Amino acid sequence: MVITKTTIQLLIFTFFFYITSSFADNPTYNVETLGATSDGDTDCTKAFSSAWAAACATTEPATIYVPSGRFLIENVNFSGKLCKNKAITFRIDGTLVAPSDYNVIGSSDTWLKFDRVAGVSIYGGMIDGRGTDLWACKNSGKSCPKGATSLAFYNSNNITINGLYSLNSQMFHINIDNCHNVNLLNMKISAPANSPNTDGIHVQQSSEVVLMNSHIGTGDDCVSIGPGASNLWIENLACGPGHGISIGSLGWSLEEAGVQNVTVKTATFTGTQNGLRLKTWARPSNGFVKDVVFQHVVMVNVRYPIIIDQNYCPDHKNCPSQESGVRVSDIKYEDIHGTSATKVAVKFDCSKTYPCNGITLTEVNLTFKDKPATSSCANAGGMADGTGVVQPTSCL
Ligand SMILES: *[C@@H]1O[C@H](CO)[C@@H](O)[C@H](O)[C@H]1NC(C)=O
Ligand SMILES: *[C@@H]1O[C@H](CO)[C@@H](O)[C@H](O)[C@H]1NC(C)=O
Ligand SMILES: *[C@@H]1O[C@H](CO)[C@@H](O)[C@H](O)[C@H]1NC(C)=O
Ligand SMILES: CC(=O)N[C@H]1CO[C@H](CO)[C@@H](O)[C@@H]1O
Repeated sequence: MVITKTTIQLLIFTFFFYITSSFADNPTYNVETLGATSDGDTDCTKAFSSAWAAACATTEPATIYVPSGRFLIENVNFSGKLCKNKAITFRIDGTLVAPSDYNVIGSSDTWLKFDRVAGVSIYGGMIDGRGTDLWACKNSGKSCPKGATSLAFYNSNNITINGLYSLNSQMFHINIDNCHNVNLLNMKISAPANSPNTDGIHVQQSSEVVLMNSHIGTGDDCVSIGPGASNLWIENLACGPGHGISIGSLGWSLEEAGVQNVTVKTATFTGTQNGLRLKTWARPSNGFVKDVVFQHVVMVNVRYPIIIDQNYCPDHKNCPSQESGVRVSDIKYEDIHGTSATKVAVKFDCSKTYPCNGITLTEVNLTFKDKPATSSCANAGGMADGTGVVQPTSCL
């Protein structure tokens, strides 16, 4: 190698870069150093709370490190109330495991709870809610605790979760409630098809939420979208088993925030109960759903691939007028194809008082047993785009 002036400059630069970057190393709090034991049996809750308190005491970006191994944790509240830090990263190589007795966390809303935090990131790791015994209790008809959501962010901003694996939550896996700017990337979520109420990701009262490159197989909705969700972007999702993506149930309350600007782009549903569902209670409400785009979706043997159900009223209880007040408008379905497990692959059952409007179907091709499926409409307005295939034939 010829030593040129440039090489020397480069070496000097590299040297100084190395020195400055090592001085700039941010504090790292290793939960093992703080007393956690990775045997899966010793309660490590205190060590995690201490790590959080230490990271919160500084204003410098800080890392909480969880080495490989299994760390037993009871309920933790990672609260932003006394937290000075706006850049805390969890780097997780190991697994956080819930107590084996479901009663320990089963009556609290959340197992791993973040409240009023800003700038929290979680990279890697696995959380194991150990829900199996609780589901068995629920499925046996005995009285059991409701179950805890595994991981939730409430009232928080600027959150990133990348590469987390959630296994066997008691109730929902992940809940995003009243948050702004949330990125959920490369997620894996898994629970058996018959596990009750194990929604994958629930989003409500939140804006600028992105879910990308994720695989969700669970016992309830892969993604459920509640009141007040806006600017939600879902891309590259594999869903199944599960109940699909559901906007709703909405419209339980008279006064309710609407859902708007939701995009689902590139998704595959395999053997799921629903594909793309919008569901509202048949009750008076001032809620609404508008500006939704479903694009590039593959259905593989899905029971109800495309469905709007505004007459949701299980057991015909609590629905005085039997009509939904939720206004549904501007819902686009583009390039949706594959197979339906029932004959009616497209069903729009809208409110009599507030018919759906602005539904559009473009390049839709869904088959049932190798034949064109059928569609059914009630109080649904919109159009099928004449330039592409629309099969089943639109009833709009
Ligand atoms: C969130 O991030 C944005 C952009 O980096 C920043 O301007 C804003 O202050 C952050 N919000 C909070 C609550 O930290
Ligand atoms: C809709 O949401 C996306 C993010 O998902 C955002 O980029 C876009 O600006 C929003 N559109 C409107 C009209 O607010
Ligand atoms: C719809 O898809 C099926 C199965 O892939 C295919 O055989 C059929 O030709 C398609 N229909 C139209 C009208 O393109
Ligand atoms: C460790 C801790 O403070 N846990 C509490 C977190 O909040 C729930 C209620 O939301 C309480 O039940 C826990 O005791």
